[in-house]
Amino acid sequence: MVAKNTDEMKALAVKLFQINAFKFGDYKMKVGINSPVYFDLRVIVSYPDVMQTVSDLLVAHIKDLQLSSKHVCGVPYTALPLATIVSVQQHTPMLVRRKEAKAYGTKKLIEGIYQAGDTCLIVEDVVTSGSSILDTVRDLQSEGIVVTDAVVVVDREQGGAANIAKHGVRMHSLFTLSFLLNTLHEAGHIEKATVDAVAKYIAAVQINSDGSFIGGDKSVAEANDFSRTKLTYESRANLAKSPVAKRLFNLMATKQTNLCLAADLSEADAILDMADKCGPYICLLKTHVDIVSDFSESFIVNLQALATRHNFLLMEDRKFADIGNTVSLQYGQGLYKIANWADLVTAHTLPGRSIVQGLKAALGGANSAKERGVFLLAEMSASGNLIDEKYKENSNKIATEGGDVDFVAGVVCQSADCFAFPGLIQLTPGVKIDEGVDKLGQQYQTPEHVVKERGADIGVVGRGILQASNVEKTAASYRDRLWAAYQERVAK
Ligand code: 5BU
Repeated sequence: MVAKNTDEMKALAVKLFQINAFKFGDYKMKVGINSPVYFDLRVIVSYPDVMQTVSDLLVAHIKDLQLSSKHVCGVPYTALPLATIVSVQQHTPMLVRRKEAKAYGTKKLIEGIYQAGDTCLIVEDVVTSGSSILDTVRDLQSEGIVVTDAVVVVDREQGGAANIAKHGVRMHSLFTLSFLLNTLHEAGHIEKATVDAVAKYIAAVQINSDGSFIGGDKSVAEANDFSRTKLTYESRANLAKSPVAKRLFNLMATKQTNLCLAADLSEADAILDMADKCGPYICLLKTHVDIVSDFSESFIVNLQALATRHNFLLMEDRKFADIGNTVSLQYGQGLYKIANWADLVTAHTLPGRSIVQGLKAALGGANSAKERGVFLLAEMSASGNLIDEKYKENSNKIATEGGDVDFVAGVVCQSADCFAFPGLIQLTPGVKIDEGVDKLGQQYQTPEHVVKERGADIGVVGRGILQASNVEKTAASYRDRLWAAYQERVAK
């Protein structure tokens, strides 16, 4: 690694973390092995400033190392734009490797003008085993091109450098995984325990270029400590990108509750009474304001006072589902002015990313994305609902990729496989002591089942509490059972 530009490197490391170019969790890698840390540098194309910094640093790195070559070639696809910028900045002609030979015309694998004996520098984003670099090297070599060096943005330190060295190619990385971890720890983004656990994983899981283990301990990868359901709410608070999610995780941890009350009552006073009684036991109170027949501004003022007194957040379960412009109006305007008081709202992902952008557009002034957040629906508890695997997968993408990750606080879903990123909160409705289905298709699971089997971080209970003869006692009992289930889940 280059010693100079350290401050710039550190700032870039934090920025990459902030835009989710790398994240902690439980991820399956291309080589089929699970990893507690995952890099996705594809996202940087959406951040021209990051793109500029990364490519400037790569160019400086190449200069420092005095690597001169006739061509540069990016490993497809993520490194292609980086290689393009390096080529233009250095005035070094580029070569483009096709992943599949064209079915028509020249059938060439390497595009560009070259001669046998020319030298070429490889540019790559992230190296695990080095197999992607070797694929590119092989195709270049079959055209008689000489490859001796590769510059890469991140070396995961899992054996890639040694694997490619065996084929006569030296690897030079801007960042090592250890540098990134230490920088994030110094900057207060991750705990020391995270640094240590990832280091333990890296030491144990060294990989051959064919993806097989070099002789490390496979069980360390399989028993990933970073699976979100095994992490505590405190440590997940540090990983959250949304400030409201951070706040809620910390609130849950200090107040020791993961219970959300669904206050589905149609009179304002009845909701306030319920909020006062259940307040000490909940982290979140969920409303459907459009069922309140006597809605008024004073109702909101009183509800907010109770939220402050008992320390819980407010979520309006509005389930927005329209085009961005309409959603923006529905969130900020009208009778309810939801954006003014609800810390969190829910939204369907059916319209795509524009739903998140529409909601964000309604914010400004006092109600910035710092104080507000959205939970995206990836599954529903209603029997016969139309959500399928693809929809779930795409909802997860909206929640974890792109420029709005700071606004997405969590996902409403029914199963642990809905998302892997531990900085998001799983909210699961359909919770009752007695399992079963109500007359209108609502499906209920027990508190223990949703937390331990279904991955719920917060269990939502409505009628299970609202219809109890002793509301306080019942709320306390749901809190105790949900919290005990969480403690069992994270116990090592
Ligand atoms: P219940 O009384 O515990 O059944 O209330 C559940 C609440 O959660 C209710 O406000 C629903 O609108 C909400 N809910 C749900 O039940 N299922 C879902 O999939 C989603 C929300 Br999303």
